[in-house]
Amino acid sequence: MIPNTDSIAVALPMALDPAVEQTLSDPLLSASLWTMIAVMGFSLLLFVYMGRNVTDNRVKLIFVATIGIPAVSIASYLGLVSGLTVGVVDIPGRGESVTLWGRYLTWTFSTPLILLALGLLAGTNRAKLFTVVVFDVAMCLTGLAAALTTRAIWLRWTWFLLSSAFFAIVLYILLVEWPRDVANKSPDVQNLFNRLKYLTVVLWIGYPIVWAIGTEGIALLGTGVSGLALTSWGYSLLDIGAKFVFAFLLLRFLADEPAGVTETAEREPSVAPGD
Ligand code: RET
Repeated sequence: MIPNTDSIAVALPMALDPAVEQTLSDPLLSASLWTMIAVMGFSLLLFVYMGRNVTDNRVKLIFVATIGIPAVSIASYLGLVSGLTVGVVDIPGRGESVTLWGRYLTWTFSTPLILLALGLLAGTNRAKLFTVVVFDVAMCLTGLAAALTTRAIWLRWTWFLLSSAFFAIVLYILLVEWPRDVANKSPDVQNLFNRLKYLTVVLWIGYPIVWAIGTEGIALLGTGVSGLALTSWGYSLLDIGAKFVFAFLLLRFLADEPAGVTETAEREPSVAPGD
């Protein structure tokens, strides 16, 4: 039997949907992505330079987690400009709409790094770190599901609510649990933790707001390419604060290896000599 070559010809070249191509060619939208590749590329080099003299293992761990943030981000934005992680969804009542779904996917990898860095600074324990990362990843994946759901609008918002519930757990750990853990650290560490905590909480709340008023939600920012460009700029500007400013403040402090951070927080049961 001769295979049906028609279907093979359709499947193999994986051409971009014309709507995706048109969206990515828009100067305002494409600037919202390329600017971030430049900002994150610069951050990556700067952060590696800032960490060149770090010797303490605990500080190194926070450095590596933080340097991972722009590294993941570059890949995320490259996926978007390549059209690899951009698609078309048919939203009931609104018709076809382009979605930059790669953002929600890659947050799954970048946001745990932000939380890891902050949790390690606070000197929290493994159980809380694990909890925050699990619910953060759940938040990102259900946010991705919200953006890709086409069966009904109410189902998109149901995913949104589920994701918001997971987000509430992350906020609880940030605002209630970690401040308790950081209380026995030096005043300098506490000050920095507080600044980073507020920066994170305020900016992170901006993401679901952009989702809700942007092209994934009620499209208050406009429909079509202009709405997408504004939505994309919304996320990109939040990213500059939540990733670059966050990481810069943290690493500037850590580069001198302050004593308050180097000591280990996880109290392992000590084994007396001779046991
Ligand atoms: C979504 C939509 C569904 C509801 C909620 C969301 C929250 C997203 C957040 C994203 C943070 C991203 C960051 C990225 C940096 O790399 C998924 C938008 C609650 C909080 C900080």
